[in-house]
Order: sequence, then structure tokens, then C-alpha cells
Amino acid sequence: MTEPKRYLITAALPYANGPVHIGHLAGCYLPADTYVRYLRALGKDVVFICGSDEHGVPITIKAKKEGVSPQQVVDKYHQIMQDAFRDFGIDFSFYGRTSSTVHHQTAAEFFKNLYENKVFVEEVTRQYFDVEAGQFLADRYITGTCPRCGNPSAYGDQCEKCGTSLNPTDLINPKSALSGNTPVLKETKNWFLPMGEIQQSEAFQSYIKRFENWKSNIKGQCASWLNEGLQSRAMTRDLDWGVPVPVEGAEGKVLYVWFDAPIGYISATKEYFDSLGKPEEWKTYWQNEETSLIHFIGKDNIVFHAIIFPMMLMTHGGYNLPVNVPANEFLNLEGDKISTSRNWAVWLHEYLMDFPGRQDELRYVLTAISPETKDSEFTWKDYQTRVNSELVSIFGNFVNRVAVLIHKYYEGLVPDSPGLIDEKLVAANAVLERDIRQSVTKMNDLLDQVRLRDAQAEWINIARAGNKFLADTEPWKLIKTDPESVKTLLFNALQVCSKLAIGASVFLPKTAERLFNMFGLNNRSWNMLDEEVLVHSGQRIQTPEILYKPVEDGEIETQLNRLAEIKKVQESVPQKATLHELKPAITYEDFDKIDLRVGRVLEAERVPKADKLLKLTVDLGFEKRTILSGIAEYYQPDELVGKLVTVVANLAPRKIRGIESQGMLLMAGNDFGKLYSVSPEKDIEPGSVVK
Ligand code: B3M
Ligand code: ZN
Repeated sequence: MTEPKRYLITAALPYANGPVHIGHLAGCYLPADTYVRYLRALGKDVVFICGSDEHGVPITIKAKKEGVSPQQVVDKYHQIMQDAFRDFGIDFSFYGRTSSTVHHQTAAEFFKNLYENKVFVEEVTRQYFDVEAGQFLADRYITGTCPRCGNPSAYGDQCEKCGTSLNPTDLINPKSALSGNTPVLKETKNWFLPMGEIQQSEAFQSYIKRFENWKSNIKGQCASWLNEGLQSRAMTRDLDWGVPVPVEGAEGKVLYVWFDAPIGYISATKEYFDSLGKPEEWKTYWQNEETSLIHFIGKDNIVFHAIIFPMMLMTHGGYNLPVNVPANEFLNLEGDKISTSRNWAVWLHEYLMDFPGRQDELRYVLTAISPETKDSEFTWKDYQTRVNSELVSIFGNFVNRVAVLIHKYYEGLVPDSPGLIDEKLVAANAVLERDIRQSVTKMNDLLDQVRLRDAQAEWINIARAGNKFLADTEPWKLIKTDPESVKTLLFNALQVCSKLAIGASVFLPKTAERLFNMFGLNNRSWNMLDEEVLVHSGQRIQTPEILYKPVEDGEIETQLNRLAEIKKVQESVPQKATLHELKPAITYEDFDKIDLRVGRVLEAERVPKADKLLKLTVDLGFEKRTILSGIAEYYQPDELVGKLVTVVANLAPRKIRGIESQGMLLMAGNDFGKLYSVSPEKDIEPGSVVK
């Protein structure tokens, strides 16, 4: 293949329904950033694109859970993710979002193009509809019993217990997650991408030849999809959150999130060049054949990037197809799957707070354990070991020793290099040169193949070779007997440090920045790795600084304790209840002062900015009351509507958060996070006296 003129690199658009965790980083953002830094160091023309995926059911589910609008959810997480990526040093050319106007227009135009070219097949199908909520139900909004394993809470698209992938109509006794009611089947028209047909096309058959050179996990997954024969898939959905379908007769429908999200790469590229005042330039990166398009993703996104999006691009026409889709497997955490909903994760924004200035330590570890070919595991102990015994002891130590000796012997001025005579020194120097040359060649090769984990291992091998060189030649001893040779030894060792700095610009950018300053390296281009001299005699190097602090046991313990706390909450089946001491006795008259009444909850809503509070409207028969109750963590607002509750009806009103609460609900609670409302056993009219 001829050398491409330029690159367009994308990293999967993360759903804006939660913050970024180390699994996301290891999955695609760190590898993409590392590869982009490599290309840039080679002097290549690269645009690096990402952004928030703000549509789709994951967003609406999160909004419902938090009792806020989808827009509020995406605004919040878009900001958190963008900040965390920036602070961590992921160097996107542009980070967009799919709720932007440019994106809505781009996605709508793209759909229209396929529609007008008669690519889609219109089909009327029967879908589950929630009559009370007045809407069609996305697969994730339908639960029921799994026909295969009997799990009573399987979803419309999958049973998480036995892993079977399902259609909503497969579920036994389906229920709507919106209202709890049994949904009905109702006819609806949608537009399908005839993937089976496109699979047969010449264009597609010629495109899939590329898979030959791709990683085996992609090849394997795609082969199994293609062998089964692809099925048509609806590119529109009956939902109210997303890009409206831009054709007549499609009111109340939006584009399928996997149709609009990858187009997000195109719209973000447009917005990037708009911001540079070159509104036409995006085409060069998407449509010019001399541009290489590469998608970095996690393995759960393979079919969308290797098959469906290319089909969209090819039926549209005029677009480049990906030349590579490097997909990583999953990263686990301390023996368990990383999960946003179970809070089992190391969150990037929290790491940055707990380990300020220590971005490169996390980068190093995540690349060293990168799940490039199979799932891998992050543990805090391993983090500590790798930082302390590799980054600190091998790399940091080597660079530091060289810089300290140059300061000690030559006041920080790079010595000249008069050459070596002693046979032993000459031999050690030859070994050094050979080892460095080999490691650099291997590292380049591995980087070209996007095998970043092994490439970084070759990088640290350069430091290993440097340490061996110092140990074999012992300049600190030789200085007394052969100071001329020491000059050459340290001159050469310093060149190795400089090569390490250039290598670090790809893996550990903050470290590289510090070394470039320390050694006064101006030419930071990757080609310098082939040069013999990077730092010249007479140049001044800065006072050496310690590059990394060792990770302390206490820091690791804190993190492990936090995770243990989370496990405890997850598995909380405590053995014994605390014995609550009985309060002192009261008289019947005391008790009789309390006026307890049955009430019916008419309305329930969250109180903005108060995580625990629900605001209820309660019918007491003779009047309606506003009551604030601290039960938001235990009840969804709609679960309460219609429910009978017990109200302390003569409690003096109190103002909470500016709202007057006119009474109190009785609740039964234990020490393990359970709280249930005290309700009459059978239906009885509101206002009835509880005595
Ligand atoms: N948001 C899925 C994910 O975050 C999806 C990727 C879109 S890439 C166009 O895993
Ligand atoms: Zn099942």
C-alpha cells in the first residue's frame, strides 16, 4: 500500500450517561491518543476526532433514573468527560457532541441521501407500545421472563443472566419499564438498511478483503457475522430523544442511535474545520483517497464500525472506508467486570484528584496491561508494582543517574566525547549501541502495527540497556582513574536519555515535556531516534528533578478500601441488626396527641438539587397537602403515585429548601438501606384515622 498523505483517527464516542473510567481509557482513548502522538512525532498530518454520544436509550434511562431531562443528563456528563480527557492529556483535535446543530443537520442529510437513493426498505412491524405512557418501547424498556433460563428480569434485547440475545416478543409476561403495565403490540413503520443485500454487493465484497490485515479479534467477529448472513436492521426508532427522521410520515421517530453516532465523527470533523475557518476542508479528510481512516474502539462496537458504518458510507458514496479498526478487548478491575451501574470502576476524574500530576503513571500501567488481544486486569497492587519497579526504578533511575553525574562532574555542561580505548569499555559501548538499535527498530515496527503494549515494553528496554551500560562501566569509579573515558560514557548515556525522551513523547507526554526541557532538546521528531547525537557537547542541561514519586502502600490501601466499601454495599447481607434501644415510656395521652391519617399520594417529584428529597402531594380526604419526604433514594417518584400512606397530619409545618412541608410520612426502615412506607393493608379512603 502506498504511504497515505494524511490520517483521520477516531475514538469511539462515549455515551454521555456517566463519567469516564479506566476501562474506557484502556479500551480505546489511550491507544488512539498514543498512536496519534506517534504519527504526529513522525510529522504526519493527523486529525484526531471524538465527542459525546448523546442519543440513545442509555441516556433516556439515566435521565429517568435521575429524575431529570435527557438534555440535563448529557450536558452534565459531556462536560465531565471533556474535562477529564483534557486533564488526562488525551489530545483530540476536536471533541464534539451529537446534540449539536451541525450534527443534527449532518445526520439528517445523510439519512435523506440514502432515503432518496432508495437504499432503505420501508417495513411495517408490530412493536410493543405502552398505552398509558403513550409511546413505543425501546428494547431496554421492556422486561419479562427469559424463555431460556426463566430469569424474571430479562430485557427486551438480552437476558443478562444467561446471555441470550432476545427480541422483545420472545419475553414471557412482558412489562413496560415506564408504567409497569403489560404493553400491547402496535403497528409502526420504520426504515431498514438491507444489510443482507448490501453484503452481496461487489463494493462490500471488495471492502472486506481489508479484514485480512486486521487484528484477529475483529476478523473473527466479522467472519461470524458474515457467515451467518446479515439481517436488515431498522435505522429509525419510535422514540422522542434523538435526531428526528427527516422524511414525511416519520413524525415521532428518530434516527437509530447507531445510525447517527458514527456520523458524529463526520460532524465533529466539520465543526473542527469550521472553527479553523476552513469549512470545506473536512472533505479532504473524509473523501480524499489519500487519507487513511482508522477507528479505535472497544470490542462491543466492532460490528457497527467494521460492517454497518462502512455500509452506510458506501451506499452514500463519496466517502473513504476504514483502513483499520483496532479494537481492544475488555479491562477488568480487581477480579470483576467494570460496571458503571454497579459503581465498580476507577473513575478518571477521581484518579486525577487522588493522584494529581500523575497522569503518566496511569498511562504507563494501562498501556502495559492493555487488553489488545484478550481481556486483562487492573489491580492497584499491580499499579504500584509497575510504577515503582519499572517507571521509578528502571526508567526514572537511569535518567536521574546520568543527569546527576553530568552535574556533578561537569557542572551541567554536556562533556565532549573523546572516544574509548579500553577494550572492556569499547565492548560495553558496542552492546549498548546494538541493544538500542534493536529496541528502536522493534518499537517502530510494533507502533506501525498498533501493538502499543509491546512497543512500550521495547521503550523501557532502552532504559534497561542504559542501566546495564552504567553498571558494566561504572563511571563513578572510573572518574578517578580514567576521566577522559567517563566523558564519552556519559555523553553516550545522555544520548540514550534523549532517545528515551523522544519515545516518551508517545507513551508519557508529560514526562517527555519535562525531559525535553531538562536536556534542552529542540528537535523532538521521531527521526531523531536514528541519529547518533541528539544533545551536543557544551549544551547545558537543567538540574535533574525526580520524575516520579513512588506509590506508597497507604495510597493503594485507600483505593482498595474504597472498592471494598462498594463491594460491601453491593453484597450487603449483614448478619445482625443493631439493637435500637427502646425510648422511655409515654402515656396514652401522649400518644393520642398525634393525629395519624391515611393519605393517597397524588403526585410525586424530585426536588431539584436535593438528592434525597421527594415532594409529594397527598390527599387526606378533607384536604390536599404538600409533604417533603427524604425517601428519594428508596422510591422512584412514579412508584408512589396512587399509593396509600400513613401521614402525621398534625405535625407543625416546616420549611425545607424553601418549600413548606405540611406533615410527615411514616416509614419502616432498617440499618441495611431498606425503607418501606407504612401503608394500610387494604384499600381504605384517604382521611381515615390511624389509631
Ligand atoms: N456510544 C457505545 C459505547 O460507548 C457508543 C459508541 C459510539 S461510536 C460511534 O460503547
Ligand atoms: Zn436467560
